[in-house]
Amino acid sequence: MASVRADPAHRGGRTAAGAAAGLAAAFAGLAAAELTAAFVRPEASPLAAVGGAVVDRTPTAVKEWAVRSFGTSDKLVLTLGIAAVLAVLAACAGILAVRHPRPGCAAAAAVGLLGAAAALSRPGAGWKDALPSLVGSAVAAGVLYLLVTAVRRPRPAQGRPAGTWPMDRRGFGRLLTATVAASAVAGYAGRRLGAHGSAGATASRAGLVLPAPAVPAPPVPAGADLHVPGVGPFLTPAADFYRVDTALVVPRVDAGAWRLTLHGDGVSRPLTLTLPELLARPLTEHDITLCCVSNEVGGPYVGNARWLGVRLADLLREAGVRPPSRGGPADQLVARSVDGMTIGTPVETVMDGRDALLAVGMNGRPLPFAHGFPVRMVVPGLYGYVSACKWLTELRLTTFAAYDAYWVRRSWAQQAPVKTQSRIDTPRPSARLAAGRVAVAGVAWAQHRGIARVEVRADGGLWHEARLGASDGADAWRQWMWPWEAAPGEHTLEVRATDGRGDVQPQERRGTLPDGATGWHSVTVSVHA
Ligand SMILES: Nc1nc2c(c(=O)[nH]1)N[C@H]1C(S)=C(S)[C@@H](COP(=O)(O)O)O[C@H]1N2
Ligand SMILES: [Mo]
Repeated sequence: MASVRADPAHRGGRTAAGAAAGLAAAFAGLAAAELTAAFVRPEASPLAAVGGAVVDRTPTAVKEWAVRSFGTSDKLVLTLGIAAVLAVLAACAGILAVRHPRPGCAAAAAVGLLGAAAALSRPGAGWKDALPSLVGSAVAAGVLYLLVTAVRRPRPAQGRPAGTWPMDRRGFGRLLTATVAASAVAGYAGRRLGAHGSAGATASRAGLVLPAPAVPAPPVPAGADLHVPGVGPFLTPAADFYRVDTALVVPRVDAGAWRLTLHGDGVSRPLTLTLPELLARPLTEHDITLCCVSNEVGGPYVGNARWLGVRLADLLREAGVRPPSRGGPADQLVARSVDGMTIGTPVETVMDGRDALLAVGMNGRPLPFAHGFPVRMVVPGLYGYVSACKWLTELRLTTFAAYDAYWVRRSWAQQAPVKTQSRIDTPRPSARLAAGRVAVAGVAWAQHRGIARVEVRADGGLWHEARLGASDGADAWRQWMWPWEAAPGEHTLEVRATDGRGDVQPQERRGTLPDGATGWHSVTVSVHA
């Protein structure tokens, strides 16, 4: 035995077998966890739970870097990263187990326990959320034990002593393949069952008939959409609407079980509403542009939709809430979602007469699950992280002094009105264009103040006033277009907007932290004769 161990080739083979056993065992554990999560909730699966815990603990600077580098694929990158770390840990546990089975299998189980701890740390988690990871750890440890004892078992024909390698390589290979195949089937079944588990939510959305608005939005004015190729439609289809949230698994809420509670400081009549009770109130329809504070100058995290919902101010008044300017004790409205996100909005802003909505409809349809079904907030003029809570379930009145919401605890400002921005959508950066007339066009927004003017210049020359699309109200963006006589050469185009108060979009370049980026968007193109 000692001579076999001393042979580096044999040692290498055994290490490789241990690593492979560790990986296969981890895969089996994940599959078992996925299958268990189908009976608990999808958010309790270890990858989702660890991912969520990582998202909540990631420093803001790293998160901003991830959003900048990976855009909306940041969630996929995160999940792949966690899977890679898990793979390394699993391989190490396997390498240990092939030499010392019990400690190695205990190490594999311990990795699984991290998943259980992560699941328990998630907002709103109960003890059941630990189950998928616990089952996964037990399966991983058990499978690893079986695999490494198979590696260590001598081939009878050769009668080698225990602990020698090579064992029957083909036999071990078949065992690995069987483990991986069985796990793939179990994992797939888990995913399918999980989807089946949210069938109630899917049916509740399909069956939801939105009442007609008491206050309909006027039709979008002809001419709001300039129909310039390369500029998106005036109303952004839900499927193209940017998505920014911390949810690795989109919450699928069953509308039938949904409740909204409204309580807190200065609430004389606390409310608990079902969806039919909310929908029984008069509905308002309004076109509102939503944008994210993480949007860089020229970035994609902005969209415009026709929202249908209950005016939040009416509901607050019904509950006895007064704004601070009328002696109310609460200056902050904290919205909480089913997945624990908290978003704090100034009560004064919500009650100042603007169409701050508890939205149930987006472009004439119930909200998509990804955009907050069944109910979300939308407040014209504020960035999403201080106004637009999706999958809303609780509204609590408090003060800014007493409570910091999720992003505020992560260095973002407590209050964040939208900054005036304009974006060149066409031509694209680095475009190669033929000399002659080129349509330079895009969008500009300054929600609740409106856009009064957009100007464009080439190569730092004179500013030219762009033609504006018809206004659809101060809460929606405006399209703009400027016909440029492009001469051959490299050119830089710049845009700036002026809001309805006469304030020009500031030139000074500032980053997104803590309350939104500033600066002028510019695009460099090359024009050939
Ligand atoms: N529950 C929940 N609501 C949320 C968020 C979130 O992470 N969780 N993100 C907010 C942010 S930062 C923005 S910009 C908007 C984006 O809304 P959308 O994804 O529908 O475009 O949702 C807001 N509401
Ligand atoms: Mo955001």
